[in-house]
Amino acid sequence: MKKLTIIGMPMDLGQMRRGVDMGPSAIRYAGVFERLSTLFSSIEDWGDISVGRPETIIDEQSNLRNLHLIAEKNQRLAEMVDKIIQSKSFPLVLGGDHSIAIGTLAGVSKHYKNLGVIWYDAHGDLNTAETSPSGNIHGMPLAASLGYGHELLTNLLGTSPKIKPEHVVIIGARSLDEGERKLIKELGIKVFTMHEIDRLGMTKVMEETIEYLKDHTDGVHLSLDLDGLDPNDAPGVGTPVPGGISYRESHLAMEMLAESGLITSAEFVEVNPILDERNKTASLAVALMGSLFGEKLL
Ligand code: 5AB
Ligand code: MN
Ligand code: MN
Ligand code: MN
Repeated sequence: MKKLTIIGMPMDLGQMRRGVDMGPSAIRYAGVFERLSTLFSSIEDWGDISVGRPETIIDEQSNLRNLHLIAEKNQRLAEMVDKIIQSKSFPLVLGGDHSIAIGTLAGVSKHYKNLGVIWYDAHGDLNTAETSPSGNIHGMPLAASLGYGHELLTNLLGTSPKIKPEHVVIIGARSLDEGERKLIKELGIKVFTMHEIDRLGMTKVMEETIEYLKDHTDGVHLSLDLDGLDPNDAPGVGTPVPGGISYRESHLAMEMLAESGLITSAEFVEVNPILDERNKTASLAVALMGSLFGEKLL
């Protein structure tokens, strides 16, 4: 597919640290449009979805903070992503906190019977209201897309689940809550923790990921949380965890995905310019997009 459509989702209601709503601006400032424009025959930027930032965040329920607003805004994102795919374009969503994956996956999964998902993240994002230690919905989008959690989050566009556990691969995990570990075991989700990345090397991890997904899926979504990378390379994130995937390993992963031709939609989330160092994390996101979309040095 040679057409790309960018859409921003300035959402910061899925967690407690304000500023991640400026992620789409920071990524645009880092030159996403220019960088990708040579890699596609046509590229459009549809701007941001209006999320609105209530001055005081209303905590409706301590274990599902901002549930109604998040569900409502994700509904809108799902509709826009659906539209982008209908227009035969590749959807690239700029976050925003990771709760936006609920909307992205709702929109994307409409178009695939067996959508694969690569979840590049330090975390599993497999919590529900019952297991979450924080009540933050950015820790729940993968669970919601698999059909676990509050109906307002699982049932966007009227169907649930959006994806099947055997079509999910988590890469970079190094911080999992007890309930998440339980769900991973119960559902048999494929996880490459940092241990496997250290032990096998990123080449093998990506070969296995691609092999695992390619014959069983009709499309693959990349959900890349910048905190999957090491905080030294990606300091501008709300929930950094030391010991992450390196800058080079991440480029290698993106390059291998580009070669595979497997990826049919993508989102880059959790960039928080307020916590960043001179837009380093947003610039990293843009560089990784370059690799993902097949940029070549020579
Ligand atoms: B992110 C934690 N598991 O549920 C929780 O950044 C952290 O989208 C979630 O991966 C991190 O609050 C969510 C402790
Ligand atoms: Mn994370
Ligand atoms: Mn299958
Ligand atoms: Mn995440």
